[in-house]
Amino acid sequence: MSFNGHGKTAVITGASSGIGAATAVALAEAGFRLALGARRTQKLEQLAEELQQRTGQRPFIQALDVTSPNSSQHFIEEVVRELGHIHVLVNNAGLARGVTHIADADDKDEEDWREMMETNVMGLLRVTRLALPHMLKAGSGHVINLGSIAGREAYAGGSVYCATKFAVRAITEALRQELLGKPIRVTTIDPGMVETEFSIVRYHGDEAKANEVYAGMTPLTAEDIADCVLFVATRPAHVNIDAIIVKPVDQAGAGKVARRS
Ligand code: NDP
Ligand code: 8X3
Repeated sequence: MSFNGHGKTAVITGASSGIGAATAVALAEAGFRLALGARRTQKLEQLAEELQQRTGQRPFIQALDVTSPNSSQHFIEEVVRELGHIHVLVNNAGLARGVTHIADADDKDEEDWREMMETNVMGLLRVTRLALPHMLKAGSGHVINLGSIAGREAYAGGSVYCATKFAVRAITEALRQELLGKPIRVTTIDPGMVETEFSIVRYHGDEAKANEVYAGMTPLTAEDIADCVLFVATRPAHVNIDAIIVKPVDQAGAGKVARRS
């Protein structure tokens, strides 16, 4: 089995940490030429330096806020100027904010809801629509969305985050049908618990609460998910992996976690 990305370009949104950063490492080591976007450009600089040392090739990095139409358009224009083509788009930028139940929510929670919707749904749609013409021009493309098991199973305290990930799954399935007959693949990778900055962001920077999420169990790592992205992105061009659902052995569903004391 080959995991070869030579001659291919890949764009990763939200590459400054977690799954996005690990995916950058995996794809760079497989030979993909990369363009990486996120808001924290200093983190992208550090990653670019690391990748140059590991692979001898420096990825293109560019500030990206997927909630901003201008930033997203500028990002894709600069990526195409630099790389020429886009073959693979990894729509990874995303976040959860809060665990408030709807009946207890206030105006601040509404801001969190809007941020999740704008980032996980509108941002993903926006970057996808901007990238697709360049994939069609390249004659080969692959949209890989980071969904979640939260897009398959709703849970209390996750109404809006789950809604965004259900939306990602709907978008993934509709897009695959819209592109039928075109040389573009569409995949969703739907992980369970992965220990990244995800829970720190969800709990608005409260690291103690974030650590509790993974207490007494073994979560997935960002590298486990990067392996899935690498696998789907390097199958032969006629093979579309529709979806991968991947969970820790210690997790059987949202909130169903085996913990050792
Ligand atoms: P991290 O918080 O570690 O990474 C999230 C990334 O998204 C960061 O690089 C962040 O960069 C970027 N991002 C957030 N908002 C924006 C924005 N407006 N514009 C551009 N980039 C943005 O979390 P994960 O790596 O865990 O999350 C990656 C994806 O995986 C998300 O879509 C998440 O929903 C999904 N996922 C995560 C799971 C988990 O348990 N960790 C499980 C299932 C799915 P910056 O802040 O620099 O902009
Ligand atoms: C993140 C996984 O279970 O915290 O998408 O919603 S979960």
